[in-house]
Amino acid sequence: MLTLIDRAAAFGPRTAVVSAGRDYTYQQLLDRSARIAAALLAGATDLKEERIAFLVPPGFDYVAIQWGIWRAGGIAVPLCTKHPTLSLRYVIEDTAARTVLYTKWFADKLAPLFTELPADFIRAEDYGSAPTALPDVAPDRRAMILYTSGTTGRPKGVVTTHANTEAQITALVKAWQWSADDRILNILPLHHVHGIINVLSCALWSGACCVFLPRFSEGAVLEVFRRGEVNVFMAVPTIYYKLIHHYHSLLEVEQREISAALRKFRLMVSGSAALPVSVLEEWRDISGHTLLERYGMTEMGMAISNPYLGERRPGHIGQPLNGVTVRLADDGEIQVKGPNVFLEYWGRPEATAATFTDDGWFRSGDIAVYEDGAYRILGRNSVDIIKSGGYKISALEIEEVLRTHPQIKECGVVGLPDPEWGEIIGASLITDGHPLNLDELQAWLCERLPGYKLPRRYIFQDELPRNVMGKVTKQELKTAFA
Ligand code: MCA
Ligand code: AMP
Repeated sequence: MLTLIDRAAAFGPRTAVVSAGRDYTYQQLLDRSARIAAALLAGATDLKEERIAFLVPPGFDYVAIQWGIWRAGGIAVPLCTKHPTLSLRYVIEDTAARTVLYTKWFADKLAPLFTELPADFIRAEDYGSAPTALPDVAPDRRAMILYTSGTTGRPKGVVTTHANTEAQITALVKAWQWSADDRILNILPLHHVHGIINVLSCALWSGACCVFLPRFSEGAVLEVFRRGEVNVFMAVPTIYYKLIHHYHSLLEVEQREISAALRKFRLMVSGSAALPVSVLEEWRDISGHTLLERYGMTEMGMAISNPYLGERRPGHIGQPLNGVTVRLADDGEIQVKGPNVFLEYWGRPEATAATFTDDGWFRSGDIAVYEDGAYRILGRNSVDIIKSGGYKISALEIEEVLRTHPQIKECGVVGLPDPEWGEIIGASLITDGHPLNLDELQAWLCERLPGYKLPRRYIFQDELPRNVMGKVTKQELKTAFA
């Protein structure tokens, strides 16, 4: 029983998705996903949680493939469209995906893996076959694996069940009063909870419409707003920062039109990183909306949210969502219980066990205080977790890659405060003494790390507080950059 998909029949002729200039109904989504499910099954009765990875642009194909995998009983593994080949390879191998569906645009990026990996690489454009009987998929079965960085080395696959995702969706649909009349613009990446659950799945659960742009651009987003095509928007603070800057570069008449359109919106949400109060205030001046800030994590969807009705307090994340129980540990760590909390890290039982307390609470690693009826985030309990542009980044992962460079003997990576990105990445390097060309280093890193994980600032040994890296704390490193 896949409630999200079963509900779609009732919305048949309504528009579910707008992408690449075309409208697609819920019925088209059901038809196309049934054909994809049939092709994936290829005569079998159930995929029995086989992992199916897919690398397709945001839009109708993405949703049809995601639903097709679920309807066939598989686990959906969405790949990041901006990742370099090595990062894609890591996810495909780590999940032992049997099949990778991809569209033409990504063929070159995946080509080196066609012969190196045992998976079947299949073009997704016309993929599908005549509909067949589909399995009955129980809610406690695994639905999705999303990759997230932690304090230990490589990213881990977060496994959620259908019951988990349903709990995550329904809590938000209720709290934020989603309705079939909503139209939301989706410009977020579709390999993370923010884009997949909060935007796409909440819309489709509600019979609403999800409008896609091929990629984020400030001008294109403000133009969609100006034309009054949507009434709901959700993004990370960096995106609001960028929109504010772009808005101020426009002619006054354009600004007036955009502001007038924004005032008609029903809801605007910010999350994935702390929303600076200055951004909240500037966006309020532009749009008339106090952004609704909420707090979540890949491992649990959304947990805490400011109210839809009632006071949205700047600098605070609000109160626990319906069905989610929150407590603060002695050190202030947010710990969470509820049907929204994930099942396990894929193939990593020790890491899974370590992330829960003995009495079953999920340890978020975020430190908060509770004051006057609302939570406020103070920071993380690990200096090695960086948040940049809404993406979570492990300093250790970048250090591991840097250490494999032939000229780098030792290194330390830290997050540096930045008004636009929240944090940017700083890397300090001890080299072999020969001159290191930074452009070449950046290109070398680009092949090994996704763009948002690239260091934006470097310092070298002679600029460090002491000359021996091992004796410099990360705090001292941060100061050295300042
Ligand atoms: C890109 N650039 C950066 C960074 N990323 N500079 C500093 N720090 C960065 N992190 C630079 C590039 O080098 C390039 O520079 C320019 O910015 C444009 O790069 P591009 O990749 O095209 O960026 P963009 O398309 O403008 O993307 C910015 C973005 C994106 C839209 C803010 O980062 C994004 O979509 N973030 C959202 C991530 C997200 O959804 N997170 C949710 C996960 P140059 O121009 O010089 O070449 S968290 C989650 O799901 C939990 C559950 C939750 O709570 O939500
Ligand atoms: P991810 O692991 O990519 O899902 O990112 C989850 C992390 O994003 C959380 O553990 C927090 O550190 C951070 N985060 C999400 N929402 C907020 C928020 N509103 N304020 C501060 N940090 C947030």
